[in-house]
Amino acid sequence: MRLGLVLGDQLSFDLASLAALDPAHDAILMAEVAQEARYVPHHPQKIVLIFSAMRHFALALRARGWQVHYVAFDAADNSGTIVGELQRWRQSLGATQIHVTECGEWRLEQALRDAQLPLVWHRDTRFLCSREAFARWAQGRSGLRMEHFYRGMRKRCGLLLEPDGSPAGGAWNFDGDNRKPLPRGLRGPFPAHFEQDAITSAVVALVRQHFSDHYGAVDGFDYPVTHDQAQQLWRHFLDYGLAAFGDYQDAMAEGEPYLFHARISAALNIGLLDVRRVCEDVDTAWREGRVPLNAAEGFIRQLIGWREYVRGIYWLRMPAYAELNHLHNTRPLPDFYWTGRTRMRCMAQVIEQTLKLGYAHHIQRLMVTGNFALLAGIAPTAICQWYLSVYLDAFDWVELPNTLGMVMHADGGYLGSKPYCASGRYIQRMSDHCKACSYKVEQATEADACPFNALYWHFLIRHRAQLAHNPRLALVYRNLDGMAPARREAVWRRGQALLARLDAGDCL
Ligand code: FAD
Ligand code: DLZ
Ligand code: SF4
Repeated sequence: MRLGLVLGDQLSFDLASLAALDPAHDAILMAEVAQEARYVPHHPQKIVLIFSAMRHFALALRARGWQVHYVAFDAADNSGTIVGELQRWRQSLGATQIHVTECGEWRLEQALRDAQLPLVWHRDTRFLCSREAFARWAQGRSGLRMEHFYRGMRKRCGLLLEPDGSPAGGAWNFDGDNRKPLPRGLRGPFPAHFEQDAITSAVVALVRQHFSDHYGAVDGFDYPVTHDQAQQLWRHFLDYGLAAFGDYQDAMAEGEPYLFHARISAALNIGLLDVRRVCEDVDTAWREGRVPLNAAEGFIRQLIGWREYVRGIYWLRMPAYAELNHLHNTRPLPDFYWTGRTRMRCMAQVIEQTLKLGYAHHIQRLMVTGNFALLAGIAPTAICQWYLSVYLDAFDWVELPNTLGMVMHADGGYLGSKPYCASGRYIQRMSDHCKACSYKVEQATEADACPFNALYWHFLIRHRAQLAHNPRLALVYRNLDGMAPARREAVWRRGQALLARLDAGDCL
């Protein structure tokens, strides 16, 4: 007989390794193992999500006639690793072949390839662009710009196109219409809610028992764990959120973790939703006049553009990519990333929300916690480990390029053409945090001045040699050079003082 491996982020009925096997003769192995649950200190709710969704998927496979060997986390003979479980089950079942689908993470794929196992590999066809197709697209190009990749994907997938193949509305990109600050008092739709069933409750108890040393709340888990629930979450967004997605994509508001974001990333990444169907639903919603084009285009760009593009970069450049540190940053991650205990209101709000829900939307990740890490010169490996740990949707293939490349500019601009550095003014424009902050966003050098301001100029001054030639930063360097020398000296000193306080363990 043959054995098929289904990992915790491969919970799709049309997974390639399942398609290659026969339920009448072959068997499936699924295993909850310590190595996967502990290689970073995952948020407890992320472990609840993976284990509960795995258990539900195993039952659904059995209902479809599959023989599933399921190893629970606390099973007495659990070896603690995926490779160990494959070796054990291969022997006891006498399996001649083990069918596996490409892993999401280089780390695990390498461990499998290094093991003495009769593996038969399958492409992960759940992505629209294979690793090989991305490598072909990248070959011979001097710069790998997302926008170029995205246009090719729109044509290939036939999404938001006019009958003659030109882009709907006459443009590939409607960013000019998007990214508005949130009007005062506007709230996002009520969030979809998911009751915990007996399976999830049992997993919550298990996680509480074994992972109390991980940061983040286990209580309040409220996320889909089955395909049906994921579909409900998706329909909820289509009905109530998508129409305003483009307009308020970059807005942040106190007490509004989701605003007009879909909250589907974790469900997509573990296989409970299918990216093709999601994009087709958005295309249909636009064609039927239910959502404006700027919303539909903005949303589809995130999926067939950014999501596929970062995966392509990951597999093109790993394992060396994980080691890059273009700006030579070495500062350890401040403790307040794990506790939210800081007077910086924006940081405290995003971190507290993250610890409570395992979720923050893109601008919170990029322009608040990410921006601070960039300005403060945090070591890329430390901040990457944080992002990989704290979000329910975090897997190395998507977290690493976003953090190391987009946020930290540690790849020297391979992924993003300029660092997304910003002062407190950006956060003030896009959120309501500053009004409630004990720091003053309009000040840079005084004792209570917003730390983002001095750190922003300090970052630009200390990295002048690496950044000043970048045409997209020409204007900010002109502003810096136009600053009165005494003021430049004062922001530098304030920046030095803030960094010294971080080094002394002060939570700012
Ligand atoms: P929406 O805003 O509603 O967007 C819809 C979908 O588009 C998302 O579900 C996601 O699948 C996709 N998407 C949007 N932006 C990106 C992007 N930059 N890269 C890849 N896919 C994107 N996303 C992850 O799925 N896992 C991660 O580990 C992850 N780490 C990140 C780390 C940093 C530092 C940053 C800046 C971004 C990261 N992202 C990650 C991308 C993005 O922040 C999340 O996908 C998004 O916030 C998920 O929430 P949502 O489903 O409500 O997204
Ligand atoms: C994230 C995760 C966790 C917490 N636990 C498991 C597990 O016990 N068993 C499993 O098969 N997968 C788990 N996962 C997801 C894997 O870490 C993920 O499949 C790989 O990192 C992607 O290559
Ligand atoms: Fe954040 Fe500065 Fe605004 Fe405070 S003043 S919320 S630290 S941007």
